[in-house]
Amino acid sequence: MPTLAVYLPAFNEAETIGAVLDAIPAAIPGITTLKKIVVDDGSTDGTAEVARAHGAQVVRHARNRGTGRAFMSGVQAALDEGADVIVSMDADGQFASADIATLVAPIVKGDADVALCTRFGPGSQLTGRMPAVKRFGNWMLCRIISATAGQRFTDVSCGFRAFTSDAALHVDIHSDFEYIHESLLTWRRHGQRVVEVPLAVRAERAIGESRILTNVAAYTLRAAPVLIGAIRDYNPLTFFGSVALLAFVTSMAIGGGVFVHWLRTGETIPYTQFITVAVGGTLLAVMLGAVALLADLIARLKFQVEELLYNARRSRRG
Ligand SMILES: Nc1nc2c(ncn2[C@@H]2O[C@H](COP(=O)(O)OP(=O)(O)O)[C@@H](O)[C@H]2O)c(=O)[nH]1
Ligand SMILES: [Mg+2]
Repeated sequence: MPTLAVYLPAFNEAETIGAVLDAIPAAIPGITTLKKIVVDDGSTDGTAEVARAHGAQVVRHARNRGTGRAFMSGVQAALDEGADVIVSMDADGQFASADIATLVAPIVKGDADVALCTRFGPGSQLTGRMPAVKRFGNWMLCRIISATAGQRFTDVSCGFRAFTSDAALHVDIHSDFEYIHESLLTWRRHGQRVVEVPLAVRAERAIGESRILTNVAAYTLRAAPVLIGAIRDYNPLTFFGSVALLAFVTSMAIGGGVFVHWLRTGETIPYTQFITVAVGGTLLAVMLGAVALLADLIARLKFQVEELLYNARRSRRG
């Protein structure tokens, strides 16, 4: 008897959250029980009261703790409610609540463990104007995450996602902020089947300003370390090894050039700087190679810890 929990992270969304909650379809094919959960993250505009009045259970953070913590709270609340499938959706009305049925369909059918709404895929309908910088950021992230995860995505940053409770048990978010890409990489690393579902999405919220992307530079500075860490841990041998290889090949090319010149002319003096660079570059390559091996070991251990945590959570759930 599949239970679906829809959770909405909300920070000062009193004006829109009621309509978003009301529009969630009462009957979704394959779903027998529906729960609505709102994670009110220290809102000061009465979001929690509006959410309760519109039939949602509210998890309230007394102060703003950010989207990463809200994700963990939402997932925990959904699991506590016995959810088999969890949907996350924004509270600002950019996504159509009616599309939940389409989004969860591949999971209900058993074809996927994770379904991501894509705003940029073939068949997507993005209405309104998305600022060029945001669009470029989305595109860049998509290329980076697709290359890392070994699956071609058209959108990796959309907050409208569905996943099984089993997929949820794999995820541990420690950042208070960036969770969306890290959770996706975790799912891929743990063999979850991820599909994209093209849907109609509004490029801008109806009321007010984005709560997340107020300043692109500040956002990038905050998100980059978490994201780089997640990419590094996904495949440390490639991450450090490719830089090591680049340093090694460059050094060899420079060193080889000097060596050939010395063989021909017996002269090295004008090239001492090149020799220094070649030797330094080789040392750097060796060092990075060692780092790659160590990081690979740590990533393996991290993977094993994640598996242990997953198994512990699963057996606790029974
Ligand atoms: N829990 C929580 N939710 C937040 C926070 N900031 C934004 N949100 C919610 O996350 C969703 C997406 O935020 P939004 O501002 O629309 O981001 P954008 O669509 O990427 O511009 C909305 O439901 C927001 O209310 C936060 O600090 N905590
Ligand atoms: Mg939004």
